[in-house]
Formats: sequence, C-alpha cells, structure tokens
Amino acid sequence: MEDIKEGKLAKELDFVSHHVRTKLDELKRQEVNRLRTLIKAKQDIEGGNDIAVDHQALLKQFEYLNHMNPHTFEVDDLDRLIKSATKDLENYDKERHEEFKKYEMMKEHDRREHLKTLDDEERKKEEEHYEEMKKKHADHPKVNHPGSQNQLKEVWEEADGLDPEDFDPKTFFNLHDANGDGFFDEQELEALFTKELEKIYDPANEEDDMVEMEEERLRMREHVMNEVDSNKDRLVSLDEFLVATKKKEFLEPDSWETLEQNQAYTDEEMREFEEHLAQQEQDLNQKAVDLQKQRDELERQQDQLNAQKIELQQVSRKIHQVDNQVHPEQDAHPQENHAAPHDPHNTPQEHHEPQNQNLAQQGLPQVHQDLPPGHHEIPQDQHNLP
Ligand SMILES: [Ca+2]
Ligand SMILES: [Ca+2]
Repeated sequence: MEDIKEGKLAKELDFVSHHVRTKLDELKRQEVNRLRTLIKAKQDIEGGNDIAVDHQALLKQFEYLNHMNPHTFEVDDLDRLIKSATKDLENYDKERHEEFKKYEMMKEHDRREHLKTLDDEERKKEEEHYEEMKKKHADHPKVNHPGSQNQLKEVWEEADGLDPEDFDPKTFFNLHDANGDGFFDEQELEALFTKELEKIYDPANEEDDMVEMEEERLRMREHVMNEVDSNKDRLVSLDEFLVATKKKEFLEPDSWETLEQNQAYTDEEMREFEEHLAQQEQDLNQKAVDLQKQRDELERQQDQLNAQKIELQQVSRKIHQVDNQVHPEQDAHPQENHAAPHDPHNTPQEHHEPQNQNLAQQGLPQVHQDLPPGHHEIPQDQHNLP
C-alpha cells in the first residue's frame, strides 16, 4: 500500500510540475507546511503533550513575527498564526484567479489583434478554426462532481487499482494522505483531481490549454475544501472527511460545471482590459516621444557647446596673433622665443623677459639664452665683466 501511495503521488506531483508552476505555488507550499506545523503543535498542546512541541523550532519558522511571546507558544498564539496562514492561502488563491483572468483576456486580446492582420478570407478561416477547436475542447467524457463518491471511487479503482466493491472512505483517506499527517492539505486534495482533469485536458491537443487545466484544478480543490473543511483551517481532517462522505451531496451529487462553460471574464472586464492596454501603449509612445525630445535637446546643447568651443579657439588664436604682432616691437628676438618653445632652457625665459627687455633696451647682448646647458653662467660673467 505504501508503494502505491508513494508511486502514485510522485506521478501526480510530477504531472502537475510539468505545467504552470509559479512562484506563488512555491510560497503557497511553504505556507501549507507552516500551517501543518502549527496545527500539529496546537493539537499537542491541547492534548497535554506540551513536551512534544519544539518551541525553538517553531519560533525559528516565525521569527518575522515580533509580537509573540519570545519563549513559548500559547494556544492563542497558534490560533493567531493559523488564522494568518489561512488568510495568506486565501489570498494566494485570489491572486491566482486574478492572474488567470488576465491570462485569458490577454489570450483573447492577442487573438483579436491577430485577426486584424488578416484579409477577409483568412479571417473567416481563422474564426472557423477557433470555433471548431472550442467545440472539440468541450467534447469530453462526463466529469464527476469533485469530492463526490463517484469521483473518489474512480481514483480508487483506476489510479489505486483497487476493487470498487471494497471502497472504504477511511482507507481512501489514509491512502491519499501522502505525508501521513492525518490531514488532506491543498496539494493532497488537488492530486485527487488529476483523473478528472485528464478527461478534459490533453497536453498533446491544440485545443486544450494546460493553464486552464490548473485553474480547473484550483476550482475543484476550493469547492471540496469549502464543502468538507468545517472548521475552516484549510486542512481536511479524517473526521471532517468521514462526516462529508455521509452527506447526500457525496452520494448523489449534482453535475459539475466545467471551466469552459463559463467565460472567465465579463465583456465589461474585457473592454476595461483592452482600454488599459491601449492606455499603456499610449503612455509608452508618449515616453518615447519625450525621450526623443530630450535627446534632441541634448544634441542641440552639445552643438552649442561645440560652437562656443570653436569660437573660444578662434579668439585664443587671435590673441596669439595679436600677441605676436605686438611682441616684435618690444622683443628684439621674438623668433628665438617661439622657435623652440619646448626647450627646457627657454622656459624660464619669460621670467627673465623684463630683465632681457631692459638689457635689450640697454643694447646689451642676450646670447646667454641660446647657449647649451652649463654655458649660460659664462655670459652672465661676461655681462658683469665690463
Ligand atoms: Ca496530509
Ligand atoms: Ca479542517
């Protein structure tokens, strides 16, 4: 029995994992695990088995909550955490429904946009194909009401390979309580619907959308949880399950309305969605225009700077020219000053200039400037000699 249990669940989980596994699912799994830990701890405390509760390990899981008594968990604390965990799980489901609705509207939007690109004949063909696929998808064996005797018996017979005559709810529960914690959690419940979902969805078919299959799985689980989980802790205990198997709905269920029988969104929602998309597109276009404007402005400023730079260079050149024109009247040897501007021995010359000018005016030689290194001392001496 263990083998059947493990093998089957592994197969079912594997099946699920091949399809849409969002980050949301991962978070939800963690939350379910936390919830399970909490409920176990609560049971232990209430059953007087306080020692079994590893407070430190529990605290570690909830260290983000700082309002707690830091040393121990009381039943009240646990109740509060259980409530918060179930609330989170509810929100995950809500978010998933919202995501799904958007997905469906986007799919419809893309279809409409594609139709716009076709000519009349192609469009007619495409529309016909669309209707045909819709019909093909809706054509499937009858789906059992989730959580009903018929549905569970089919799992018992076809997935577990057991004799339908032997069907026993308690055995069924233990068989599908995969982690053996005494509860059906969300994943364990969802795994029960694989058989039903396979009647409607085949990944090999163009008309069957696996994203829709996961939405149908979610709907089924929500429905069963709602019917069976009487204390609303989002876990189905064996007692809750056994009570449910005695109800009229379990034995004589209504038919199940599948996902495709109802459109996921209203016409009004679709209209708003398309308006929103159009608005987004418009915003993006506006942003592109603004960016182009900014770019043009930057280019204009760059041009201006370049023009100013050229102007400055011209002014600077003119100043040099004027400088050169003025210098020959004052300096007897302007060529010498400019001919070798990089000569290290010419560099200090500017500092000597007034002196040189004086010397020039006095008619004294200035040859010392053109002398090789080590020699310029000599003319100095010569100047001093007369
Ligand atoms: Ca379980
Ligand atoms: Ca419950």
